[in-house]
Amino acid sequence: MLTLYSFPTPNGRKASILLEELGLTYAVHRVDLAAGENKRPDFLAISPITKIPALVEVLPGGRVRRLFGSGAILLHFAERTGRLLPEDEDERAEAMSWFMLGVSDLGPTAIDMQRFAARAPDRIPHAIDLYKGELMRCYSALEDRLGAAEHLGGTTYSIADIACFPFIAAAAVAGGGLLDRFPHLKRWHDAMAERPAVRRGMAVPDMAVPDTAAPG
Ligand SMILES: N[C@@H](CCC(=O)N[C@@H](CS)C(=O)NCC(=O)O)C(=O)O
Repeated sequence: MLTLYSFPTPNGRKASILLEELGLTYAVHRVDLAAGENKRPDFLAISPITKIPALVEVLPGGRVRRLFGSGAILLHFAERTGRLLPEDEDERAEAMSWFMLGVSDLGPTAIDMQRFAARAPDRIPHAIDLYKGELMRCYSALEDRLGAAEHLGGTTYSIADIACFPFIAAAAVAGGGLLDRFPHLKRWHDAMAERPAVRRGMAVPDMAVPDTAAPG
C-alpha cells in the first residue's frame, strides 16, 4: 500500500508522473502547504524537512517505509522496478547526470527565482538577476542536450525527463515565451505533455483532497 503526500507544485507532480508511468496503485494525501499542514508533527515524521513530495509504503507484515524528496522517490522506484533508467551504462550515466540537474539545479533555482521575483517583501535586483542567470544556464544546457538526443538520457525515456518536465511545464505557462526561445526544449516538452501518464500525473496533485485515493 502506497500513500503519496503531495500538493500542486512541480516537485509534487514529479512523483505522481512516476507512479502513473509505472502503473502503481496509490492513495494521495494532500498536504496543504498554504495552510502550513507540512509543519504538523504527523507530516514531520514522514518528511523531516517538512517538504512535499513524500511517500509512505506499508510493506507485508506491517513494516512502514518512508521516502521523502522527489529525487529519492524517482530513484527508488526506478531501481526497484528496473524501469525508467537506461540499461546501457553510458546512457544510464548520462541519464543520472540530467536527473541530478533536474533535482539539484533546475528545481531549486526555479523555486528560489520565484521566491525573489514574486514573493519577497523587498525587490532585490541582484538576487533576481542571479537566479534568472542560473535558470538560463539550466535552460541552455537542456536545449543543447535535447538538440542532440531525443530524451535527456539519450534514446530511452527516463527519470531524468520526469525530474525536469514539471519545472519546464510551469515556466512554459508562466509567460515569457520560454518555449519560443528554445525549440529543442519545446519539441521535448510537447512530446512529454502528450504522454497519457504524464497528463494524469500532472493532474493528480490538483485533484487530491485529504485522505482520498488517486484514480487508477
Ligand atoms: N528536494 C526536494 C524539494 C521539495 C520542495 O522544495 N518542495 C516544496 C514544494 S515544490 C515544499 O514542500 N515547500 C514547502 C516549504 O518550503 O515549506 C525535492 O526534490 O522534492
